[in-house]
Amino acid sequence: MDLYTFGTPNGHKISIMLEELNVPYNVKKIDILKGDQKSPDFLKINPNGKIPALVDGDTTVFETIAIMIYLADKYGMFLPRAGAARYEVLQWCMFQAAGLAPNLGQFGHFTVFAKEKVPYAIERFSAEVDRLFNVLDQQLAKGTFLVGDDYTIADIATWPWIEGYMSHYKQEIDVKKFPHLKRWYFEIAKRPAVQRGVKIPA
Ligand SMILES: N[C@@H](CCC(=O)N[C@@H](CS)C(=O)NCC(=O)O)C(=O)O
Repeated sequence: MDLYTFGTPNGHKISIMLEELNVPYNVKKIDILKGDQKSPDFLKINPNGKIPALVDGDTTVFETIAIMIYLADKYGMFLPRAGAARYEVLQWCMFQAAGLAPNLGQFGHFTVFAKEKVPYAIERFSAEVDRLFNVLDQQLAKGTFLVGDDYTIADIATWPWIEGYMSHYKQEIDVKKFPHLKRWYFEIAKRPAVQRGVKIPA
């Protein structure tokens, strides 16, 4: 398998998953700071021009959640094959990709990276991130992981974004407001595969 990636939360979702699966793969670095993701060769792999993407023989998959479902189904790990728990895991994956990631991305852009500080945008995305963290915290109060006591692709998808919030945006998770989120974050940070996955690409 070839993983086209860069050192961002979306890239780390897949490198962590592959490290957890402990299967061989080649890393193809796509430097998004240099614009490699918009090169004609890469656009043939992902017409949306974003990392990550996975090529496995004649199967090419882009969009992180689709890649994670592909890998989970291929290796029979981190996602139940059927039943209510499968859809519970998938619902938290969709929450991550459609809610958490876009809003954290906008939060980071307006609070950390934007040259012009726009108070309305900072307040809007800070409030939404706070609300989403509260949803996660309440869910994590119910069990060890996002869906009960099993570590699944919902956790693997969400963790790198919380890591990015702290490392790229230099923000703290307020332990008084989000004790369960913080406990979950440090629990997963201890996993050797996670520690390897966040270093990819070197
Ligand atoms: N929804 C996509 C998001 C992918 C994404 O936003 N990738 C970012 C890096 S974290 C990227 O490639 N940005 C470069 C660009 O937009 O040109 C997924 O889950 O795969």
